[in-house]
Amino acid sequence: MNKRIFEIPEEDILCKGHMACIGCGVPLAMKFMLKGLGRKTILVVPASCNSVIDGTYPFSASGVPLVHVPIAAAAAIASGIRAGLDMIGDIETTVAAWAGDGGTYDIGFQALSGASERNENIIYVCYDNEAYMNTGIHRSSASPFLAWTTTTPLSSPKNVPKKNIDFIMAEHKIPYIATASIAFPDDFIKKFATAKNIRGMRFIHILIPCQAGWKTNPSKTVKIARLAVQTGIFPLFEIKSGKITLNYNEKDVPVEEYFKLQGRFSHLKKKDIINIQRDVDRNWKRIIKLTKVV
Ligand SMILES: Cc1ncc(C[n+]2csc(CCOP(=O)(O)OP(=O)(O)O)c2C)c(N)n1
Ligand SMILES: [Mg+2]
Repeated sequence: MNKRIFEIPEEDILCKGHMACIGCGVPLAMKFMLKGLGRKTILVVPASCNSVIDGTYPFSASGVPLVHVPIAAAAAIASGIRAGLDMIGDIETTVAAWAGDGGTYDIGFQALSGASERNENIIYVCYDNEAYMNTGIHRSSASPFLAWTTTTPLSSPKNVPKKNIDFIMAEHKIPYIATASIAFPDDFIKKFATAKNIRGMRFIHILIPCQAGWKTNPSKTVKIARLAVQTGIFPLFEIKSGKITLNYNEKDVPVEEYFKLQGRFSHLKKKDIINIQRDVDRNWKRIIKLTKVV
């Protein structure tokens, strides 16, 4: 785990009174992100839960300018805002897209891939709650293998694995990629503070438990986020200029501990859990191997 080498700002830029569900991990992530990025930030938010969480016009809980945009266009609109700021000589303001998994893995992917290939000078954040939550818990390509969603009911749970967005992004050869967890605030805030000072395309992926969609106890949101890291299901790493570093080196908890707190996995059989554990172990070994590549 990264040692704390900077002071975390006391000030909370995210305001109280946002409209998230009780136990939602999104405001916590937004709060940590804004501590890392500071007030000179413009947020670009495609249709998602966060469009609601921010509040209804003329109110906004984010504490920084926030632009609501169509779901397919976050990376393109963030690129345009960056170009506009550059034209007026504002190189200080950070432009950050803040999109859900549906808006990133699926509907917004062509804009994201295009902006990455052009190495646009923006930060793109995917807050991943593993389904289209805002419109009714529909499966996305970020939903895990065998997860229940309203479009993958128990009679036919999701039958393909979650798309590996981090390594797809790595193939775009952008300067900075990181995963972050609300259960590891120091590491989380440090990654945003690091990203802020890098030029070019930066991609940060946050796993966010959703009590409504994951069928969990709202008081367990942070615990479940921590278990995702401790089981190796959601490893914490950074890829800087192609070099990968693990930020949390232990993987000492069986995946079952993560699954048993979530109703969306309550139908899993012993053999399913054994198979998933095998996949997680394989993926972990792959990442360890990549950390040794110079
Ligand atoms: C082109 C388009 N298709 C569908 C929608 C409807 N829609 C609005 S929010 C949303 C869910 C987005 O899911 P995700 O990006 O995962 O964010 P979450 O709601 O989970 O926070 C959808 C499908 C839309 N606004 N535009
Ligand atoms: Mg989602």
